[in-house]
Amino acid sequence: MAYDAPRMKRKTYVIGHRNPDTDSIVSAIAYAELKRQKGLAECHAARAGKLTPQTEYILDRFNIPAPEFVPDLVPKVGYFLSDGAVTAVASEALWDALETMEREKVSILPVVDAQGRYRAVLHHNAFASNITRKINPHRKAIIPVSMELLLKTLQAQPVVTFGGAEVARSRILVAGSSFDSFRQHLENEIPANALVLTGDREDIQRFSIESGARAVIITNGMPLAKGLRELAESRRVTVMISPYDTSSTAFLILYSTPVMTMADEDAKPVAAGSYVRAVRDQLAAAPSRCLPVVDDAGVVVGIFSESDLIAEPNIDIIMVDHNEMGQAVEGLENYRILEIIDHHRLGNFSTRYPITFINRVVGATATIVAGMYIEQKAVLTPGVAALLLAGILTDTLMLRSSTATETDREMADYLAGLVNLDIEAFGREIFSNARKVADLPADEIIGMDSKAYAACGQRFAVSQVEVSATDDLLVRKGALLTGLRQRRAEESLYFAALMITDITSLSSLLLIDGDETFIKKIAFPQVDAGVFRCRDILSRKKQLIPLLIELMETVLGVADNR
Ligand SMILES: [Mn+2]
Repeated sequence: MAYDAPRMKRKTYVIGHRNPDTDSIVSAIAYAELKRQKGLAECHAARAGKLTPQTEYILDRFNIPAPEFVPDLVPKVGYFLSDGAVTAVASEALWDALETMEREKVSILPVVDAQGRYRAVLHHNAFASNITRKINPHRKAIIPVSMELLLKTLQAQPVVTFGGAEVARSRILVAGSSFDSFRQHLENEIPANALVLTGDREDIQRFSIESGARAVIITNGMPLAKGLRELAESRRVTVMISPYDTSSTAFLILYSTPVMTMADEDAKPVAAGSYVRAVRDQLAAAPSRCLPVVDDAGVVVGIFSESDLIAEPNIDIIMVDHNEMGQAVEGLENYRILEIIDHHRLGNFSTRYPITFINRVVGATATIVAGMYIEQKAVLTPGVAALLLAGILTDTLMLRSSTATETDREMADYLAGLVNLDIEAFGREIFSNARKVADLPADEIIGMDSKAYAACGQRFAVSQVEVSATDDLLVRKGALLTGLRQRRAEESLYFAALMITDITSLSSLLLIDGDETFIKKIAFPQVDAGVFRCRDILSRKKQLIPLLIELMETVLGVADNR
């Protein structure tokens, strides 16, 4: 009878860095697809932030859905549920629910409606307090039951039945006395509420039926007297034969009540999306230190217990296009990292288990992923091939950046051939679309592809945008510098910079707000206050960042702590 709750499946997220760029997004999509082809069924691409207009354009162009948005990976209740929940349906008998608890060795049993949605929870405390409150024999015990539940729990033989699943509050009357005493007893009750327990006594059977009792339950498997069946039918009185003796039958009637009678309706469930740290207090106060967990629709998906707090979460991580925790989605350190596929400098990083770590000096993570498709003889669909090509072209500024290697060029040629795209034309199409960037608010331009770094005991941030002409952005330098100043103040950075890379002229502008001594040392030609022209500089990681760190070392005189 237990509702079969959906299970929280163990899954693997393939995820790129915060402020994801195109390479980061397409690498996650393509690598998740490769892992699924190789048998890791629950492997999903995820993204740690908003898509840039460029990435959005590319995904739309090839009609490929964006990866699941995972704004943070701070532990949530749902990540720790290993098994689906054993539940009881609200209309089932208390007896069946208690049997389920015994069989499944659970200390709490969520009670759900027919759709699996949470209604209450059955636990031993609730049972104990409700049994004295609701069916205290010292007072007149009234038990809500239906004929269906009675028949099932008593394993009784139906002779005549009325009422079916309708639950009504009833009294148990045991006909253990003389006929006259019993008659008096029944006359003091409302017969329509009475469940009469009797043996093979024709006088009691007949009188109960004539009085219109709710049901006559004959115990010890004894028969209904001849001729009374027709009478019961005409008076609409249920008659059933219980195989048990009178005391066992009376006992089982109590347990025929719907499980809701004894459940705790005040206990509140928690949402699978709740942060673990936010439910700790509720968990400590919960019966048996267990909480029913529901999804967005209120459907019970599991039980969260104190032991789950020390268990491994049911999510694993594959990092692509980054390897530094400072650039990773918040909370990532709480999970097991299975693999890292990257092309950046190494941050200081350690794991508890051996992992697959692939870091190659190429222009894009997409180049590495495309190579893995070929090595592993996986199926490269046209959509995925086009995305990977876009990843290579955007990360290498159409193969013009100094980070572009022969491997990137070969891979771009191979992919372009697969999908019949012209590299030059496709590259221009992508970048001319990125011109829209100039219309965005300054903080969005700065935040779109922003990376944080640490060196010489200081933290700094460098954002990058690629455009096909810098004029549109240069007229907004005031707003952009204000945005950088705010960001620097909010995050106590040594400096905050924006690199505007012109893919037509193959040079960049550097807008920077930072420590004055440091700014004065910048050797690039100055265009304006806080604006420098960096000829032939296209790559943030390979050209600009090493230069900036070197400059920091001369100004701060502190050993590099990369
Ligand atoms: Mn990249």
